[in-house]
Amino acid sequence: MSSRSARMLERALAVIPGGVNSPVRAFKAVGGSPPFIARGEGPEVVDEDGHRYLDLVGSWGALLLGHANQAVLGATMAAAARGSSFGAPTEAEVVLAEAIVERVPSIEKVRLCSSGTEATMHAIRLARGYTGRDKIIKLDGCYHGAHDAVLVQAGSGVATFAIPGSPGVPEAVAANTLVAPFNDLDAIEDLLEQHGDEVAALILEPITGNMGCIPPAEGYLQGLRDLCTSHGVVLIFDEVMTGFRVHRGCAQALYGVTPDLTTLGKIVGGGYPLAAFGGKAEIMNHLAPLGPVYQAGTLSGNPVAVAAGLATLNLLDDAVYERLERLGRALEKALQPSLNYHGCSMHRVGSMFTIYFCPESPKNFDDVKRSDLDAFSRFFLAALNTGVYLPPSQFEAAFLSAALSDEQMIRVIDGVEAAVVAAHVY
Ligand code: HOZ
Repeated sequence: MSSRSARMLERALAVIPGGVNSPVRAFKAVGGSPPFIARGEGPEVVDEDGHRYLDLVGSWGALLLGHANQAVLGATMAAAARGSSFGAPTEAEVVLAEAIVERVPSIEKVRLCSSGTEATMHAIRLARGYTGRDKIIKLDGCYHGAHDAVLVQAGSGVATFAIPGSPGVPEAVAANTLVAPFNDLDAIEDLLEQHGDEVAALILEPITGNMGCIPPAEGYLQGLRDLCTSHGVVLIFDEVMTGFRVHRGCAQALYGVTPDLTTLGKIVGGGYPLAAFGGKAEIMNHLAPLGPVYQAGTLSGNPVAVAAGLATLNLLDDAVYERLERLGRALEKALQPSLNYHGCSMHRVGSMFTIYFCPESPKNFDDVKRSDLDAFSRFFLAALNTGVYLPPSQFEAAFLSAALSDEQMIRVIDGVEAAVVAAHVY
């Protein structure tokens, strides 16, 4: 008899394109079919057939504190009981904005919206409106959501399904997006020399998550900062994944580099639909109603999502980050011998990491594309069989949650190590 998940997928395929509401959820790149999730409990998810998995997807990084954290749950239930949406200002939005500004000094003013896609779309429009320029630079393999300007040589699902550029994105829009490799300062210098006075913004993930986790080379982010300053280009750090994940002050605090604008999502919403973009007041003041750059949203600053975000940020103290670093280091140390033996590599920054099925640690998208994707599939399915739920693509980062107990962490390590071995048995 087929499983409940399989039956649900069958029903879903009839009424939802591909059976999923976001392409990366389908297991197309790894084979098999996705378990339908019935509930989450701390660091675990339980599927509709009762299988329990240690969850290293964590809603694609949003759930730093695990599923249904008691404080977050309490805050959202209390907020929902007061009303689900007003389309009018509330005090809690101000408190969350203050909490963001206090933690991320480059953000002097911030605007809340509902998704990472919206945050990057608005930040790019704002940079264009502020500079009066049309072109942007994005980096090969970085992913900034599913809007036209950034669906050019993107990572995440676009890379997973090897979509070179999406039909439906007008050529004229794509032509305004210039692309350079990650971790290559010379390429940016060349682009800016040719197009410097036409470029509004350079947007990047300071640590990539959407071609797997790749940290910036030493001096790279500062080099970008200097180049953007000298060409009058707005530097946008897309910290939708890294924001509050790798440091209380985001990746920019970890590397000591100050962007002009920052986009946030995932953790800032505590697992609810909330995102944000913010930065220098001088730039942010160009937004309507203060300035002419238009941006809006009925559910922006939604009270339930704001309550979840605020409760989450309030729990993220030094002890949480120290613990996450300790868990990440333990994983890396334990896996190293197997990875070396099997010719794999791993990048990790704090609690985000990717195991690559190529012997040399990738430094950019071209390197990741050389990974053995069949070996990745075997690795992924073997991990799932041992009860460890990883992102179903080589072009994604995995995330540890602070809710993992030491005993559960040992099971994560054992499961992932067994899967590395299994990936090489065929
Ligand atoms: N940034 C996430 C994956 N890389 C988004 C999840 C999705 O596309 O559904």
